[in-house]
Amino acid sequence: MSANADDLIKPFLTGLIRRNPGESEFHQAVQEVARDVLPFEAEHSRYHDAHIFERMTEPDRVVIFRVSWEDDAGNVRVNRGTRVQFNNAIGPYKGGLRFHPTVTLSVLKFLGFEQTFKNSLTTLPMGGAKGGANCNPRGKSDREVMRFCQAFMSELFRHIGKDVDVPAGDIGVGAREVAYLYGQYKRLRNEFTGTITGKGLAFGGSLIRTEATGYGCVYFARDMLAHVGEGLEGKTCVVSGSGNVAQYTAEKLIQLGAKVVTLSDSSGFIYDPDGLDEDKLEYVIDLKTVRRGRISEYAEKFGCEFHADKRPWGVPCDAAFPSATQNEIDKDDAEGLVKNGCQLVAEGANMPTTLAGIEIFQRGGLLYAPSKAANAGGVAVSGLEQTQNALRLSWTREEVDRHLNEIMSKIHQQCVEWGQNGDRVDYVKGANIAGYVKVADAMLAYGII
Ligand code: NDP
Ligand code: 2IT
Repeated sequence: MSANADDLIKPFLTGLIRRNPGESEFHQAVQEVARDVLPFEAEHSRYHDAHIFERMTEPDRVVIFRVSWEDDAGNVRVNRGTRVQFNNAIGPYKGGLRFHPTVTLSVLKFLGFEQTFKNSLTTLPMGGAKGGANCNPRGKSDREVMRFCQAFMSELFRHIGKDVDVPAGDIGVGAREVAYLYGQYKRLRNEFTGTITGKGLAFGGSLIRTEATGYGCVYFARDMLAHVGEGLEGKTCVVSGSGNVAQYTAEKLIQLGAKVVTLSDSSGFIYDPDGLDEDKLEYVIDLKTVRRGRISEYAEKFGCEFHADKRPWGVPCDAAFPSATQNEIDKDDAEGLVKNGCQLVAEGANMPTTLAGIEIFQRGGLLYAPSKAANAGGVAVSGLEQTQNALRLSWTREEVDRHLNEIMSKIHQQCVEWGQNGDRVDYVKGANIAGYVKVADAMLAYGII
Protein backbone atom coordinates (compact mmCIF):
# COMPACT_ATOMS: atom_id res chain seq x y z
CA MET A 1 0.00 0.00 0.00
CA SER A 2 1.43 3.43 -0.89
CA ALA A 3 2.05 6.01 1.87
CA ASN A 4 -0.60 8.11 0.18
CA ALA A 5 -3.28 5.38 0.41
CA ASP A 6 -2.34 4.81 4.03
CA ASP A 7 -2.91 8.53 4.74
CA LEU A 8 -6.47 8.20 3.42
CA ILE A 9 -7.33 4.95 5.16
CA LYS A 10 -6.00 5.52 8.67
CA PRO A 11 -8.15 8.55 9.58
CA PHE A 12 -11.18 6.91 7.99
CA LEU A 13 -10.75 3.75 10.05
CA THR A 14 -10.10 5.75 13.22
CA GLY A 15 -13.49 7.42 12.76
CA LEU A 16 -15.19 4.13 11.94
CA ILE A 17 -13.78 2.45 15.04
CA ARG A 18 -14.81 5.40 17.22
CA ARG A 19 -18.38 5.24 15.90
CA ASN A 20 -18.60 1.42 16.16
CA PRO A 21 -16.59 0.50 19.25
CA GLY A 22 -15.65 -3.13 19.77
CA GLU A 23 -17.08 -4.33 16.44
CA SER A 24 -13.90 -6.02 15.23
CA GLU A 25 -15.45 -8.09 12.42
CA PHE A 26 -17.19 -5.01 11.03
CA HIS A 27 -13.95 -2.99 11.21
CA GLN A 28 -12.14 -5.80 9.38
CA ALA A 29 -14.69 -6.02 6.55
CA VAL A 30 -14.66 -2.24 6.03
CA GLN A 31 -10.86 -2.08 6.14
CA GLU A 32 -10.57 -4.69 3.40
CA VAL A 33 -12.81 -2.64 1.11
CA ALA A 34 -11.43 0.77 2.16
CA ARG A 35 -7.96 -0.18 0.92
CA ASP A 36 -9.29 -0.21 -2.63
CA VAL A 37 -12.26 2.14 -2.53
CA LEU A 38 -10.78 5.16 -0.71
CA PRO A 39 -7.92 5.61 -3.24
CA PHE A 40 -10.50 5.11 -6.02
CA GLU A 41 -12.77 7.80 -4.51
CA ALA A 42 -9.78 10.13 -4.21
CA GLU A 43 -9.35 9.84 -7.99
CA HIS A 44 -13.08 10.34 -8.68
CA SER A 45 -14.17 13.55 -6.98
CA ARG A 46 -17.90 13.02 -7.67
CA TYR A 47 -17.92 10.05 -5.29
CA HIS A 48 -15.45 11.60 -2.87
CA ASP A 49 -17.32 14.92 -2.57
CA ALA A 50 -20.62 13.10 -1.91
CA HIS A 51 -19.00 11.02 0.90
CA ILE A 52 -20.34 7.88 -0.74
CA PHE A 53 -18.11 5.35 1.03
CA GLU A 54 -18.67 6.97 4.40
CA ARG A 55 -22.42 6.68 3.80
CA MET A 56 -22.02 3.07 2.66
CA THR A 57 -20.45 2.13 6.01
CA GLU A 58 -23.50 3.32 7.95
CA PRO A 59 -26.44 0.86 7.80
CA ASP A 60 -29.78 2.28 6.66
CA ARG A 61 -31.22 0.84 9.88
CA VAL A 62 -30.79 -1.95 12.43
CA VAL A 63 -33.77 -3.63 14.07
CA ILE A 64 -33.04 -5.43 17.37
CA PHE A 65 -35.74 -7.42 19.11
CA ARG A 66 -36.45 -9.92 21.88
CA VAL A 67 -37.23 -13.52 20.92
CA SER A 68 -39.05 -15.29 23.78
CA TRP A 69 -39.99 -18.94 23.39
CA GLU A 70 -40.55 -22.09 25.41
CA ASP A 71 -38.32 -25.19 25.23
CA ASP A 72 -39.56 -28.79 25.45
CA ALA A 73 -39.04 -28.86 29.22
CA GLY A 74 -41.31 -25.83 29.65
CA ASN A 75 -38.48 -23.37 30.40
CA VAL A 76 -38.80 -19.82 29.14
CA ARG A 77 -35.88 -18.97 26.83
CA VAL A 78 -34.87 -15.52 25.61
CA ASN A 79 -32.66 -14.69 22.63
CA ARG A 80 -31.84 -11.54 20.71
CA GLY A 81 -32.98 -11.17 17.10
CA THR A 82 -31.44 -8.63 14.74
CA ARG A 83 -31.92 -7.49 11.16
CA VAL A 84 -29.33 -5.15 9.68
CA GLN A 85 -30.81 -3.42 6.62
CA PHE A 86 -27.59 -2.10 5.23
CA ASN A 87 -28.23 -0.51 1.87
CA ASN A 88 -31.15 -0.60 -0.59
CA ALA A 89 -29.77 1.75 -3.24
CA ILE A 90 -30.03 -0.82 -6.04
CA GLY A 91 -32.90 -3.03 -4.90
CA PRO A 92 -34.88 -4.39 -1.95
CA TYR A 93 -32.74 -5.56 0.98
CA LYS A 94 -31.55 -9.14 0.50
CA GLY A 95 -29.41 -11.42 2.64
CA GLY A 96 -29.41 -14.40 4.93
CA LEU A 97 -30.27 -15.13 8.56
CA ARG A 98 -27.68 -16.77 10.82
CA PHE A 99 -28.58 -18.70 13.97
CA HIS A 100 -25.37 -19.36 15.89
CA PRO A 101 -24.11 -18.65 19.42
CA THR A 102 -21.35 -16.42 17.98
CA VAL A 103 -23.82 -13.99 16.35
CA THR A 104 -23.24 -10.40 17.49
CA LEU A 105 -24.12 -7.01 16.04
CA SER A 106 -20.55 -6.78 14.73
CA VAL A 107 -20.86 -10.09 12.86
CA LEU A 108 -24.20 -9.12 11.31
CA LYS A 109 -22.91 -5.67 10.32
CA PHE A 110 -19.86 -7.17 8.61
CA LEU A 111 -22.10 -9.61 6.78
CA GLY A 112 -24.63 -6.93 5.76
CA PHE A 113 -21.85 -4.63 4.55
CA GLU A 114 -20.27 -7.40 2.48
CA GLN A 115 -23.67 -8.42 1.14
CA THR A 116 -24.19 -4.96 -0.36
CA PHE A 117 -21.11 -5.37 -2.58
CA LYS A 118 -21.78 -9.04 -3.32
CA ASN A 119 -25.36 -8.42 -4.41
CA SER A 120 -24.23 -5.57 -6.63
CA LEU A 121 -21.75 -7.92 -8.33
CA THR A 122 -24.49 -10.42 -9.19
CA THR A 123 -25.91 -7.88 -11.69
CA LEU A 124 -29.37 -8.44 -10.14
CA PRO A 125 -31.36 -5.65 -8.41
CA MET A 126 -30.72 -6.53 -4.76
CA GLY A 127 -29.67 -4.39 -1.80
CA GLY A 128 -27.66 -5.69 1.15
CA ALA A 129 -28.91 -7.00 4.53
CA LYS A 130 -28.21 -9.69 7.10
CA GLY A 131 -29.88 -10.89 10.26
CA GLY A 132 -30.04 -13.63 12.78
CA ALA A 133 -29.97 -14.55 16.42
CA ASN A 134 -27.52 -15.65 19.09
CA CYS A 135 -29.06 -19.09 19.43
CA ASN A 136 -27.81 -22.55 18.61
CA PRO A 137 -30.15 -24.90 16.72
CA ARG A 138 -27.76 -27.80 17.49
CA GLY A 139 -29.22 -30.19 20.06
CA LYS A 140 -32.71 -28.68 19.85
CA SER A 141 -35.71 -30.76 18.87
CA ASP A 142 -37.62 -29.96 15.67
CA ARG A 143 -40.48 -28.57 17.78
CA GLU A 144 -38.09 -26.30 19.69
CA VAL A 145 -36.62 -25.03 16.42
CA MET A 146 -40.17 -24.48 15.12
CA ARG A 147 -41.19 -22.46 18.18
CA PHE A 148 -37.99 -20.43 18.00
CA CYS A 149 -38.47 -19.65 14.29
CA GLN A 150 -42.11 -18.69 14.88
CA ALA A 151 -41.15 -16.38 17.75
CA PHE A 152 -38.37 -14.83 15.65
CA MET A 153 -40.69 -14.19 12.70
CA SER A 154 -43.43 -12.80 14.97
CA GLU A 155 -41.36 -9.61 15.13
CA LEU A 156 -39.35 -9.79 11.90
CA PHE A 157 -42.47 -9.94 9.70
CA ARG A 158 -43.14 -6.23 10.33
CA HIS A 159 -39.85 -5.25 8.75
CA ILE A 160 -39.71 -7.43 5.63
CA GLY A 161 -41.72 -7.93 2.43
CA LYS A 162 -41.22 -9.03 -1.16
CA ASP A 163 -40.34 -5.50 -2.28
CA VAL A 164 -38.81 -4.43 1.05
CA ASP A 165 -36.46 -7.05 2.43
CA VAL A 166 -36.17 -10.74 1.53
CA PRO A 167 -34.25 -12.94 4.00
CA ALA A 168 -32.76 -16.40 3.31
CA GLY A 169 -30.59 -18.96 5.12
CA ASP A 170 -27.02 -18.87 6.36
CA ILE A 171 -25.18 -20.76 9.14
CA GLY A 172 -27.74 -22.66 11.24
CA VAL A 173 -30.63 -21.68 8.95
CA GLY A 174 -31.28 -24.37 6.35
CA ALA A 175 -34.35 -25.82 4.64
CA ARG A 176 -36.05 -26.75 7.94
CA GLU A 177 -35.68 -23.28 9.48
CA VAL A 178 -36.63 -21.46 6.26
CA ALA A 179 -39.85 -23.49 6.08
CA TYR A 180 -40.82 -22.67 9.69
CA LEU A 181 -39.95 -19.00 9.17
CA TYR A 182 -41.91 -18.73 5.92
CA GLY A 183 -44.89 -20.61 7.37
CA GLN A 184 -45.15 -18.07 10.18
CA TYR A 185 -44.65 -15.12 7.81
CA LYS A 186 -47.44 -16.41 5.57
CA ARG A 187 -49.74 -16.89 8.55
CA LEU A 188 -49.16 -13.41 9.97
CA ARG A 189 -49.39 -11.55 6.64
CA ASN A 190 -52.02 -13.77 5.03
CA GLU A 191 -50.18 -13.58 1.72
CA PHE A 192 -48.13 -15.93 -0.44
CA THR A 193 -45.45 -13.74 -1.95
CA GLY A 194 -42.29 -15.76 -1.37
CA THR A 195 -40.75 -13.24 1.03
CA ILE A 196 -37.89 -15.56 1.97
CA THR A 197 -35.68 -17.61 -0.34
CA GLY A 198 -34.30 -21.10 -0.03
CA LYS A 199 -37.89 -22.37 0.28
CA GLY A 200 -38.84 -25.99 -0.33
CA LEU A 201 -39.75 -26.90 -3.92
CA ALA A 202 -43.37 -27.55 -2.91
CA PHE A 203 -43.90 -23.94 -1.81
CA GLY A 204 -42.07 -21.68 -4.21
CA GLY A 205 -38.43 -22.71 -3.87
CA SER A 206 -36.06 -22.77 -6.83
CA LEU A 207 -34.22 -25.77 -8.19
CA ILE A 208 -30.43 -25.41 -7.65
CA ARG A 209 -30.79 -22.94 -4.72
CA THR A 210 -29.53 -25.59 -2.29
CA GLU A 211 -26.49 -26.23 -4.48
CA ALA A 212 -25.96 -22.66 -5.69
CA THR A 213 -23.32 -21.27 -3.33
CA GLY A 214 -21.03 -24.28 -3.61
CA TYR A 215 -21.56 -24.76 -7.35
CA GLY A 216 -21.08 -21.03 -7.97
CA CYS A 217 -17.84 -21.00 -6.00
CA VAL A 218 -16.46 -23.84 -8.10
CA TYR A 219 -17.62 -22.15 -11.33
CA PHE A 220 -15.74 -19.05 -10.22
CA ALA A 221 -12.59 -21.10 -9.49
CA ARG A 222 -12.96 -22.73 -12.92
CA ASP A 223 -13.16 -19.27 -14.55
CA MET A 224 -10.07 -18.04 -12.67
CA LEU A 225 -8.09 -21.08 -13.79
CA ALA A 226 -9.37 -20.82 -17.38
CA HIS A 227 -8.15 -17.21 -17.44
CA VAL A 228 -4.60 -18.50 -16.93
CA GLY A 229 -5.07 -21.45 -19.27
CA GLU A 230 -5.69 -24.13 -16.64
CA GLY A 231 -8.51 -26.32 -15.32
CA LEU A 232 -9.71 -28.06 -12.17
CA GLU A 233 -9.31 -31.60 -13.42
CA GLY A 234 -6.87 -33.64 -11.32
CA LYS A 235 -6.39 -30.87 -8.74
CA THR A 236 -6.23 -31.86 -5.06
CA CYS A 237 -8.64 -29.68 -3.10
CA VAL A 238 -8.94 -28.92 0.59
CA VAL A 239 -12.47 -27.93 1.68
CA SER A 240 -13.43 -26.74 5.18
CA GLY A 241 -16.90 -26.98 6.71
CA SER A 242 -19.38 -29.75 6.04
CA GLY A 243 -22.60 -27.75 5.85
CA ASN A 244 -24.53 -26.50 2.85
CA VAL A 245 -21.71 -24.64 1.12
CA ALA A 246 -19.03 -27.28 1.73
CA GLN A 247 -21.28 -30.13 0.55
CA TYR A 248 -22.06 -28.64 -2.85
CA THR A 249 -18.57 -27.25 -3.35
CA ALA A 250 -17.33 -30.81 -2.89
CA GLU A 251 -20.03 -32.19 -5.21
CA LYS A 252 -19.17 -29.86 -8.08
CA LEU A 253 -15.42 -30.33 -7.61
CA ILE A 254 -15.88 -34.11 -7.84
CA GLN A 255 -18.08 -33.71 -10.95
CA LEU A 256 -15.35 -31.60 -12.60
CA GLY A 257 -12.67 -34.22 -11.93
CA ALA A 258 -10.96 -32.69 -8.88
CA LYS A 259 -10.08 -34.64 -5.73
CA VAL A 260 -11.56 -33.43 -2.42
CA VAL A 261 -9.49 -34.70 0.51
CA THR A 262 -10.83 -32.82 3.56
CA LEU A 263 -14.02 -31.61 5.25
CA SER A 264 -14.43 -30.14 8.73
CA ASP A 265 -16.81 -28.92 11.41
CA SER A 266 -16.37 -27.06 14.66
CA SER A 267 -14.79 -30.17 16.26
CA GLY A 268 -12.00 -30.80 13.73
CA PHE A 269 -11.31 -32.06 10.20
CA ILE A 270 -11.21 -35.37 8.34
CA TYR A 271 -8.42 -36.20 5.90
CA ASP A 272 -9.32 -38.77 3.26
CA PRO A 273 -6.30 -39.09 0.91
CA ASP A 274 -8.32 -41.28 -1.50
CA GLY A 275 -10.76 -38.39 -1.97
CA LEU A 276 -14.52 -38.17 -1.57
CA ASP A 277 -16.80 -39.77 -4.13
CA GLU A 278 -20.56 -39.52 -4.71
CA ASP A 279 -21.39 -42.21 -2.14
CA LYS A 280 -19.20 -40.69 0.57
CA LEU A 281 -20.73 -37.30 -0.12
CA GLU A 282 -24.23 -38.73 0.15
CA TYR A 283 -23.20 -40.06 3.57
CA VAL A 284 -21.97 -36.57 4.58
CA ILE A 285 -25.19 -34.88 3.44
CA ASP A 286 -27.28 -37.35 5.45
CA LEU A 287 -24.93 -37.04 8.45
CA LYS A 288 -25.02 -33.23 8.56
CA THR A 289 -28.52 -32.36 7.33
CA VAL A 290 -30.67 -35.31 8.48
CA ARG A 291 -28.90 -36.89 11.45
CA ARG A 292 -27.14 -33.65 12.46
CA GLY A 293 -24.05 -35.58 13.60
CA ARG A 294 -20.32 -34.82 13.78
CA ILE A 295 -17.84 -35.05 10.89
CA SER A 296 -15.63 -37.34 13.01
CA GLU A 297 -18.19 -40.09 12.24
CA TYR A 298 -16.99 -39.96 8.60
CA ALA A 299 -13.49 -40.96 9.71
CA GLU A 300 -14.88 -43.92 11.68
CA LYS A 301 -17.09 -45.02 8.80
CA PHE A 302 -14.48 -44.75 6.01
CA GLY A 303 -11.34 -45.48 8.05
CA CYS A 304 -9.46 -42.24 7.55
CA GLU A 305 -7.82 -39.64 9.80
CA PHE A 306 -9.72 -37.25 12.06
CA HIS A 307 -7.80 -34.31 13.52
CA ALA A 308 -9.68 -33.00 16.55
CA ASP A 309 -9.83 -29.22 17.09
CA LYS A 310 -7.69 -28.54 14.00
CA ARG A 311 -8.26 -26.81 10.68
CA PRO A 312 -7.35 -28.51 7.39
CA TRP A 313 -5.00 -25.89 5.90
CA GLY A 314 -1.81 -27.84 6.63
CA VAL A 315 -2.85 -30.59 4.18
CA PRO A 316 -0.90 -30.16 0.89
CA CYS A 317 -3.24 -29.12 -1.95
CA ASP A 318 -3.54 -27.32 -5.28
CA ALA A 319 -6.69 -25.42 -4.30
CA ALA A 320 -8.43 -24.44 -1.06
CA PHE A 321 -12.13 -23.76 -0.54
CA PRO A 322 -12.81 -22.32 2.94
CA SER A 323 -16.53 -22.97 3.46
CA ALA A 324 -17.17 -22.85 7.22
CA THR A 325 -16.99 -19.41 8.83
CA GLN A 326 -15.19 -16.06 9.20
CA ASN A 327 -11.50 -15.83 10.07
CA GLU A 328 -10.83 -19.55 9.70
CA ILE A 329 -7.57 -18.86 7.77
CA ASP A 330 -5.06 -16.78 9.72
CA LYS A 331 -1.58 -15.62 8.74
CA ASP A 332 0.07 -18.93 9.69
CA ASP A 333 -2.55 -20.97 7.83
CA ALA A 334 -2.07 -18.77 4.74
CA GLU A 335 1.72 -19.13 4.94
CA GLY A 336 1.31 -22.91 5.19
CA LEU A 337 -0.92 -23.02 2.11
CA VAL A 338 1.54 -20.92 0.07
CA LYS A 339 4.52 -22.99 1.24
CA ASN A 340 2.74 -26.22 0.28
CA GLY A 341 2.23 -24.95 -3.26
CA CYS A 342 -1.48 -24.09 -3.17
CA GLN A 343 -2.34 -22.24 -6.39
CA LEU A 344 -5.89 -21.06 -5.77
CA VAL A 345 -8.16 -20.04 -2.89
CA ALA A 346 -11.88 -19.48 -3.54
CA GLU A 347 -13.92 -18.39 -0.53
CA GLY A 348 -17.27 -20.12 -0.08
CA ALA A 349 -17.61 -18.79 3.47
CA ASN A 350 -17.93 -15.07 4.18
CA MET A 351 -14.61 -13.39 5.11
CA PRO A 352 -12.86 -16.67 6.02
CA THR A 353 -9.38 -15.12 5.64
CA THR A 354 -7.93 -12.55 8.04
CA LEU A 355 -6.44 -9.35 6.60
CA ALA A 356 -2.92 -10.68 7.30
CA GLY A 357 -3.83 -13.92 5.52
CA ILE A 358 -5.06 -12.03 2.45
CA GLU A 359 -1.76 -10.17 2.24
CA ILE A 360 0.14 -13.47 2.30
CA PHE A 361 -2.01 -14.84 -0.55
CA GLN A 362 -1.57 -11.72 -2.62
CA ARG A 363 2.18 -11.53 -2.09
CA GLY A 364 2.42 -15.27 -2.79
CA GLY A 365 0.84 -14.69 -6.21
CA LEU A 366 -2.07 -17.12 -5.68
CA LEU A 367 -5.32 -16.87 -7.55
CA TYR A 368 -7.32 -15.56 -4.60
CA ALA A 369 -11.09 -14.98 -4.91
CA PRO A 370 -12.66 -13.05 -2.02
CA SER A 371 -16.00 -14.20 -0.72
CA LYS A 372 -18.06 -11.33 -2.11
CA ALA A 373 -17.20 -12.58 -5.60
CA ALA A 374 -16.73 -16.32 -5.11
CA ASN A 375 -19.81 -17.11 -3.02
CA ALA A 376 -22.28 -14.80 -4.76
CA GLY A 377 -23.94 -17.76 -6.50
CA GLY A 378 -26.17 -18.45 -3.49
CA VAL A 379 -27.73 -15.04 -3.33
CA ALA A 380 -27.84 -14.90 -7.14
CA VAL A 381 -30.08 -17.97 -7.26
CA SER A 382 -32.08 -16.48 -4.39
CA GLY A 383 -32.65 -13.54 -6.74
CA LEU A 384 -33.76 -16.00 -9.43
CA GLU A 385 -36.13 -17.60 -6.88
CA GLN A 386 -37.70 -14.16 -6.33
CA THR A 387 -38.06 -13.75 -10.10
CA GLN A 388 -39.76 -17.14 -10.45
CA ASN A 389 -42.10 -16.33 -7.52
CA ALA A 390 -43.03 -13.01 -9.15
CA LEU A 391 -43.70 -14.77 -12.47
CA ARG A 392 -45.52 -17.60 -10.66
CA LEU A 393 -43.62 -20.29 -12.51
CA SER A 394 -40.61 -22.56 -11.99
CA TRP A 395 -37.60 -22.90 -14.22
CA THR A 396 -35.88 -26.23 -14.89
CA ARG A 397 -32.65 -27.28 -13.22
CA GLU A 398 -30.80 -26.73 -16.48
CA GLU A 399 -32.18 -23.24 -16.90
CA VAL A 400 -31.28 -22.11 -13.36
CA ASP A 401 -27.82 -23.68 -13.64
CA ARG A 402 -27.26 -21.87 -16.95
CA HIS A 403 -28.16 -18.54 -15.30
CA LEU A 404 -25.87 -19.35 -12.37
CA ASN A 405 -22.99 -20.13 -14.73
CA GLU A 406 -23.56 -16.91 -16.65
CA ILE A 407 -23.77 -14.80 -13.49
CA MET A 408 -20.55 -16.25 -12.05
CA SER A 409 -18.80 -15.58 -15.38
CA LYS A 410 -20.10 -12.00 -15.39
CA ILE A 411 -18.73 -11.53 -11.86
CA HIS A 412 -15.40 -12.89 -13.04
CA GLN A 413 -15.40 -10.49 -16.00
CA GLN A 414 -16.11 -7.52 -13.71
CA CYS A 415 -13.22 -8.55 -11.47
CA VAL A 416 -10.91 -8.72 -14.49
CA GLU A 417 -12.15 -5.36 -15.78
CA TRP A 418 -11.59 -3.48 -12.51
CA GLY A 419 -8.77 -5.55 -11.02
CA GLN A 420 -6.31 -6.01 -13.90
CA ASN A 421 -2.87 -5.25 -12.53
CA GLY A 422 -0.14 -5.77 -15.12
CA ASP A 423 -0.39 -9.36 -16.25
CA ARG A 424 -2.27 -10.39 -13.08
CA VAL A 425 -5.82 -9.90 -11.81
CA ASP A 426 -6.28 -8.46 -8.31
CA TYR A 427 -9.62 -10.12 -7.55
CA VAL A 428 -9.98 -8.27 -4.23
CA LYS A 429 -9.69 -4.88 -5.88
CA GLY A 430 -11.77 -5.95 -8.87
CA ALA A 431 -14.65 -7.16 -6.68
CA ASN A 432 -14.50 -4.17 -4.36
CA ILE A 433 -14.50 -1.52 -7.08
CA ALA A 434 -17.01 -3.25 -9.37
CA GLY A 435 -19.38 -3.84 -6.43
CA TYR A 436 -18.94 -0.27 -5.24
CA VAL A 437 -19.46 1.59 -8.53
CA LYS A 438 -23.01 0.36 -9.16
CA VAL A 439 -24.20 1.20 -5.64
CA ALA A 440 -22.29 4.49 -5.64
CA ASP A 441 -23.83 5.61 -8.95
CA ALA A 442 -27.31 4.92 -7.60
CA MET A 443 -26.61 6.79 -4.37
CA LEU A 444 -25.17 9.71 -6.30
CA ALA A 445 -28.29 9.89 -8.45
CA TYR A 446 -30.58 10.02 -5.40
CA GLY A 447 -28.81 13.09 -3.99
CA ILE A 448 -28.06 13.41 -0.31
CA ILE A 449 -30.17 10.76 1.42
P1 NDP B 1 -24.16 -24.49 7.61
O1 NDP B 1 -24.79 -24.16 8.89
O2 NDP B 1 -24.85 -25.37 6.64
O3 NDP B 1 -22.72 -25.12 7.86
C1 NDP B 1 -21.75 -24.44 8.58
C2 NDP B 1 -20.50 -25.29 8.66
O4 NDP B 1 -19.43 -24.51 9.20
C3 NDP B 1 -20.65 -26.48 9.60
O5 NDP B 1 -19.78 -27.49 9.16
C4 NDP B 1 -20.19 -25.91 10.94
O6 NDP B 1 -19.74 -26.87 11.86
C5 NDP B 1 -19.04 -25.01 10.48
N1 NDP B 1 -18.87 -23.89 11.40
C6 NDP B 1 -19.79 -22.93 11.69
N2 NDP B 1 -19.30 -22.07 12.59
C7 NDP B 1 -18.06 -22.51 12.88
C8 NDP B 1 -17.06 -22.05 13.73
N3 NDP B 1 -17.23 -20.95 14.49
N4 NDP B 1 -15.88 -22.73 13.76
C9 NDP B 1 -15.70 -23.86 12.99
N5 NDP B 1 -16.64 -24.34 12.15
C10 NDP B 1 -17.79 -23.67 12.09
O7 NDP B 1 -23.80 -23.08 6.94
P2 NDP B 1 -23.46 -22.74 5.42
O8 NDP B 1 -22.75 -23.85 4.78
O9 NDP B 1 -24.69 -22.21 4.80
O10 NDP B 1 -22.48 -21.50 5.60
C11 NDP B 1 -21.06 -21.64 5.63
C12 NDP B 1 -20.42 -20.32 5.26
O11 NDP B 1 -20.84 -19.94 3.95
C13 NDP B 1 -20.78 -19.13 6.16
O12 NDP B 1 -19.66 -18.26 6.22
C14 NDP B 1 -21.90 -18.45 5.38
O13 NDP B 1 -22.01 -17.09 5.71
C15 NDP B 1 -21.39 -18.63 3.96
N6 NDP B 1 -22.38 -18.51 2.90
C16 NDP B 1 -23.52 -19.28 2.89
C17 NDP B 1 -24.40 -19.15 1.84
C18 NDP B 1 -25.61 -20.02 1.73
O14 NDP B 1 -26.30 -19.91 0.72
N7 NDP B 1 -25.90 -20.89 2.69
C19 NDP B 1 -24.21 -18.17 0.77
C20 NDP B 1 -22.95 -17.47 0.84
C21 NDP B 1 -22.10 -17.64 1.88
P3 NDP B 1 -20.74 -27.50 12.96
O15 NDP B 1 -21.56 -28.51 12.21
O16 NDP B 1 -19.82 -28.08 13.98
O17 NDP B 1 -21.55 -26.36 13.50
O1 2IT C 1 -24.06 -14.82 2.52
C1 2IT C 1 -24.92 -15.03 1.65
O2 2IT C 1 -24.83 -14.56 0.50
C2 2IT C 1 -26.09 -15.86 2.00
N1 2IT C 1 -26.15 -16.38 3.11
C3 2IT C 1 -27.21 -16.04 1.03
C4 2IT C 1 -28.14 -14.86 1.05
C5 2IT C 1 -29.38 -15.02 0.23
O3 2IT C 1 -30.19 -14.08 0.30
O4 2IT C 1 -29.56 -16.00 -0.46
